[in-house]
Amino acid sequence: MEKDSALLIVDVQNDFCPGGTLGIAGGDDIIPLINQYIELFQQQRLPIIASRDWHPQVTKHFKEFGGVWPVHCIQGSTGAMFHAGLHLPPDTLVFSKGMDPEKDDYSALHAWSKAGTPLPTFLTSEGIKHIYICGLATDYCVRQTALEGLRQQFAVTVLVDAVRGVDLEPGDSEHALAEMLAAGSRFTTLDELRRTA
Ligand code: VGL
Ligand code: ZN
Repeated sequence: MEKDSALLIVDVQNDFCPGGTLGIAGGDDIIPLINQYIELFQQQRLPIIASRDWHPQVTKHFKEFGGVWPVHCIQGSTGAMFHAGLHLPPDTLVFSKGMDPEKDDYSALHAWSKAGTPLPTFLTSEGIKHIYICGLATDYCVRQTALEGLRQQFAVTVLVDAVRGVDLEPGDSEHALAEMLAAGSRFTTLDELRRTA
């Protein structure tokens, strides 16, 4: 990885893992792998950023208020906590999104730090030009984060062995990956990154 890289772990929260209200099949299978990516980025002294879905109780994002999703990731709830198996270092930079009751806000680039700094502003101020994306869900937040990152002129690498999708329709995740690739994302895996890091 170049010096201007960061790891961006998207929404690895209880509600997106099996047993959660929007549980993704195999959503927790990627956690051991993400932990190894965390170690790799830490060894290179590169920032670790974690986004989280962080919804109010009433939002158009939820089925009962006109959206498509069951209630999930309510601010402060157990479902919104990062999965306990995820080994986030103490200096992980946490950014929250989905607080606007009028918006879905799938992209992690719409997330804010606790101090109110938008993620793109933070990345730019730290000189981060290349984001390595893993997490949930391939066909929603990972997809939108990659596409938006490219639009904002970041270099984007999708860690394809460490993403999982919802697949409301069969093939959604596969299609999302093809879209990310066509838009200019690179793909890599832990083995490949270890060989080149
Ligand atoms: C997400 C569906 C609803 C995601 C968030 O993190 O991909 N998916 N809210
Ligand atoms: Zn959500």
